[in-house]
Amino acid sequence: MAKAIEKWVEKIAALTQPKEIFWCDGSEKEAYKIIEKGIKEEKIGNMPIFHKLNQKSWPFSYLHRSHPLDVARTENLTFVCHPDKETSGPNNNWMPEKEAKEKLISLTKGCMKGKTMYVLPFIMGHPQSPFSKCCVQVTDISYVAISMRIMTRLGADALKIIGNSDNFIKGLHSIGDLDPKKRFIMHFPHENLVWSIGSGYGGNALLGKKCISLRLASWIGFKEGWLAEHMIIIGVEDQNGNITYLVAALPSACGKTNLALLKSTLKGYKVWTLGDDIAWLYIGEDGRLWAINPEMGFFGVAPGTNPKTNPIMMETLKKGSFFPTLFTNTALDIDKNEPWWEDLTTNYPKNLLDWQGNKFIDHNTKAAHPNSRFTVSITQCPTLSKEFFNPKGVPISAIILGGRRASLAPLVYESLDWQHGVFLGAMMGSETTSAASHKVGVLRRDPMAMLPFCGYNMGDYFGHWLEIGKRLKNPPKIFFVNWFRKDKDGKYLWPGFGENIRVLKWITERTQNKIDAEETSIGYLPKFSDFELSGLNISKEKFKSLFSIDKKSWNNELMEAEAFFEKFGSKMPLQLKEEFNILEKKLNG
Ligand code: GTP
Ligand code: SPV
Ligand code: MN
Repeated sequence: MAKAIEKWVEKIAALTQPKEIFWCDGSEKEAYKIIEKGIKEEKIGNMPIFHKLNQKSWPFSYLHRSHPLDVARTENLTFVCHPDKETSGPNNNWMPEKEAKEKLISLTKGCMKGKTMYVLPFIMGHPQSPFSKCCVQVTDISYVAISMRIMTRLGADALKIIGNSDNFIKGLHSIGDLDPKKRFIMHFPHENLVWSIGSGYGGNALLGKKCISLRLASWIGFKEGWLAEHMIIIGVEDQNGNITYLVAALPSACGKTNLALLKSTLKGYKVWTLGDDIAWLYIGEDGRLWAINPEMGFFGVAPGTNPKTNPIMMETLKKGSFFPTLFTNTALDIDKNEPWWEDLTTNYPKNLLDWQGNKFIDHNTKAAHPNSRFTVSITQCPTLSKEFFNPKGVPISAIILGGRRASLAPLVYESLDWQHGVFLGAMMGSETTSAASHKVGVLRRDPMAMLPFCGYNMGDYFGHWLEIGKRLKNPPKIFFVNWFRKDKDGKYLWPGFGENIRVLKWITERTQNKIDAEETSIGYLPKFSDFELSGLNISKEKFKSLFSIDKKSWNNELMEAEAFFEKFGSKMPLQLKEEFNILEKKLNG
């Protein structure tokens, strides 16, 4: 009798009608065969799926150009279809299941005609972890097949674990005809199913990432008592060799990957990498909070990455072999046949093609798309922590939350306790970026950097965070960071990148109770004398402007938060309303 997975694949094939079915085993040989297929047989418009880059300077690297109207996540076309609207909450688009399925079936019928359907079995999480999830995604584009092999534990192991059972998360993906009007990314949490059609881009198409490991996993975590978060995981080693493990949530394109691979500018300090985008957090037997990274790769923002800002990533990108390195929508230096993006070098290469493959002439536009990215295996990262391979993950001492704020939010501050931290995290705001297809630079509420990724009602999500805090014996301290505060002339006040180690040092010292802090209306702020500024040209005055709290702006922030919280009606936990009143009093009392 056919296995459940075979039956499911057959059912999908009957609907999508591919010319052939390709079961991927995850091997190296197979990967390069699929890349060859992408170069010779598959196309987007008239462009081949992959372009082979200079293999001497960029070993095992390939450039992929997506459809020009398919360059970012599309939040307006992303739906979470719980059986009832309230469970999905005002933070998600929703449709009745019947209507959603009818739409999807009509768009998917015959969509793989003449194409290869790749079957990708993979595991999110360490195979020996009780939290790991076996998944199967089908797709009709080699770019997604290769990306998934880099980003997940893809191959025969997953098939072995699944065996005859139907205990696996299902992902049905097709690029369709790439018409944005026929694009949907739909989640059916009660069926462990993601159905995505019409896009080949990142979070829309690599279903193991945001769709499964955040939207579906956050719902599973809500029911089972753990958290799936948009967080990096790092270990900060101090001069004495002690390692403190931290997680940090920042909205898309707000600095997670750079923080996860930070090269310390402070002697004796070092950052160990465990993850750059997603963390699953659970309460260990010791009553502490533990974190594991379900992914195996980085899908990182290219612009801004260079040997100065992120030398460790530059090294990681050139270490491909078993895994290739992919570039998506970067520019191309045609003389060198190398990828290029803004700020990779100070000057433009002489002969450059822009991200759409046209000659780059107009220097008022961007050569690389602002959301151009690289896909690279985490195993190539020279600062990878050995604990990455520990199925238990690492115990967490601090949670960092943050956003992109030109004003208002100080460089770093600490909440008074867990509940206060959850409140500040719930009211968090950040300026939008090009990681999703909306207007860039607009301030919006983005609680815990999870607004686009929470797979259920965020009112319940806030309650879940409070509940987790109650169950923790020694909850991690919660901190807030903002690398993006600007001065009057619109220049960043803080140098960022490797210098962010100074903020991490203050945070780890606070978790070790080594230093005290200034209590203010919004929480604890660093004392000037405790904050390591040696070697930086930052005056006491500049320090003050990095940390100033403007009463009027904070009151305005409270008003926006109130309007946001109201959307969740009776789902909004009372404790957060109490915290709201306390902060309002403190600011104005
Ligand atoms: P996603 O992959 O979308 O989740 O993004 P991310 O949070 O991992 O963001 P990433 O680290 O890729 O950074 C996004 C952009 O912010 C890049 O262009 C970086 O160069 C820039 N950036 C990162 N860290 C800093 C910093 O400390 N200061 C400044 N000024 N810019 C930064
Ligand atoms: C993000 O947008 O937060 C990303 C990229 O990490 S994507 O995989 O497209 O979600
Ligand atoms: Mn992300």
